Amino acid sequence: MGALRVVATAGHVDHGKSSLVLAMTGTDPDRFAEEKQRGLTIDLGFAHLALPSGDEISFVDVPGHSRFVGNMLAGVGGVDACLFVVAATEGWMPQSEEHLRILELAGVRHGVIAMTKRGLVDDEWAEIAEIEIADRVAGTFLADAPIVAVDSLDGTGLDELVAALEQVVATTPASADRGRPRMWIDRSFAASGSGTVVTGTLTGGQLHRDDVVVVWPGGRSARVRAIESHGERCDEIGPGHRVALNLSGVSRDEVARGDVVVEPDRWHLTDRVDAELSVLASLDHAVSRRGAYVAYVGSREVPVKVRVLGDDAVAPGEVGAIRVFSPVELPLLPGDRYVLRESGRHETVGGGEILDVDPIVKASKARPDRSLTRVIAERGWIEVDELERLTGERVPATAGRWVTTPADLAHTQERLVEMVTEAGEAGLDVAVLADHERAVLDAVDEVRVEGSWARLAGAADPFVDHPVIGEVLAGGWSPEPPSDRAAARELVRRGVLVERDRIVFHREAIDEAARLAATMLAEDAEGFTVAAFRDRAGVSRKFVLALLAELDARGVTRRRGDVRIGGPRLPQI
Ligand SMILES: Nc1nc2c(ncn2[C@@H]2O[C@H](COP(=O)(O)OP(=O)(O)OP(=O)(O)O)[C@@H](O)[C@H]2O)c(=O)[nH]1
Ligand SMILES: [Mg+2]
Repeated sequence: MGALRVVATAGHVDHGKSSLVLAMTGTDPDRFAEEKQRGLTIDLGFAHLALPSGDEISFVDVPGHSRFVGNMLAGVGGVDACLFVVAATEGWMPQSEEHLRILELAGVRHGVIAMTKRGLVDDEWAEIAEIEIADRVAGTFLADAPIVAVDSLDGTGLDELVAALEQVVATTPASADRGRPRMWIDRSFAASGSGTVVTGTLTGGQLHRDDVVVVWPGGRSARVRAIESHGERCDEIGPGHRVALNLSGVSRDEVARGDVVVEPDRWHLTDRVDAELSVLASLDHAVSRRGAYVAYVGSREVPVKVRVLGDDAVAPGEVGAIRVFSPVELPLLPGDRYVLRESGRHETVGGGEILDVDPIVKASKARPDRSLTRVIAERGWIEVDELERLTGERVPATAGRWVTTPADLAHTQERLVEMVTEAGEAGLDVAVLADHERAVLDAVDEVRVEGSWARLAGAADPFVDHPVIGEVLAGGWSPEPPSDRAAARELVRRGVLVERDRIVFHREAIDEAARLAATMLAEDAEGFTVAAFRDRAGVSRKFVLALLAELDARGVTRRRGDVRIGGPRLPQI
């Protein structure tokens, strides 16, 4: 299979975008009766083109009318390239300009220009129109794009345009596979059998049949019952495809354009991001906190509040940074592009790249960028998985499952060695440490961690010959309470001492009790009573009960009515 790219049309109303898609693919992207009737695209349309090279293009056809610019914005999120349409008859028009700006803000970097309606103008006019177009796109990502004169009605230039599109496919990088699939939904409808079908452009990773996915906002869980791309069923599908998913577990009215499908638990859901903001040079005022805005990200339109970071306002033609507040939580990543429009004036203001999906520094101090180091440094320590959720990047852990900066690592190591040194012979109880500190401790050469205690590597183990051991051992089957409780606890943990019913025995005393039980059962296989054991052991009932409970727990003996009989672990004598 050849390469596949998703290409959005763009351009002023009536300039011939849909006609061109129809002429090339045979599919009329205007799906609705109203669109056909009015000769006007209202909503997104879709068509597929198999190129002679073997490569393929999925077209997303957008409306040109300024009233439907929201739909246009939903269509260009996640596309690889554009087919920019300008009619030779009218030349550059307001939505030619606005669409070009939007494509730039949305991060589209590749495309071709079709100068349509060539058959309606003479050569001289066509030449002038082409010069004007070249002039308008100078300095933008379309500066070097070929301008192909076409006529969709008589077929002029279509072969040349197809050749130019083959070039675009060949030179546009494939959608990256980062193992993190995400699909912004641009259409949803009830499946003919059961379930709900959602369509969109898949990016970031693969999806498979039977995958469990989550739809945000809301976090509804669903199963991928079937996958289709270009009308064909498949078991799995990679990034960069137009995809239809049949989802079970969500009903038709629970999903809509602007919702987004991702894998569970892999994404940070955010209602607050820091983002770069390039303000359009053509805007007649600076962007400040005032004003009601709408942000477009993926296929979603979301009303937002903004706060300018740093200076009070970002002037036209300048690049600043803003904090954006959304009423809904979305799975976003640094590098996602957004477009900002002023809702009152229906005017595109600017846009750019999302830089931080979990800003934790106060807006007055925030200096967002896309560096991983900043995200790590602001937190000191962060888990590898969490860092991936916040940045999309997976890096090797510094210690355990944690990542930090070299400075924070050195500082933590130093502090831990100090703590361990101070704890001295008794050692530092690692239960008091945070998880990342424990992970660091495990890797510090000067420190030895045994069980739950950390000591300097050179230090002798004070528990090996701890006086409490001898004390308890001397007590035999009726020991006194240990003089050093903390030490006794650690020795119990190590198995040197045994605690039962709040009495601490030496393990040898238990072994000896097991041998006594075996002896008594050898004499009388019917079993022995507590009283009989007490007579033989010669200690008070309190100790006997604890000893027998321990023997029962170990499977040395078993209780049957009033007597003890042999258990599976009864020693041979
Ligand atoms: N002669 C001629 N007419 C064209 C050409 N392209 C489009 N038209 C006509 O121009 C009108 C508008 O074409 P559309 O394809 O609907 O334009 P559009 O850009 O998709 O319009 P919107 O989606 O509403 O923005 C239709 O009547 C077409 O028949 C062309 O290349 N030559
Ligand atoms: Mg159209």
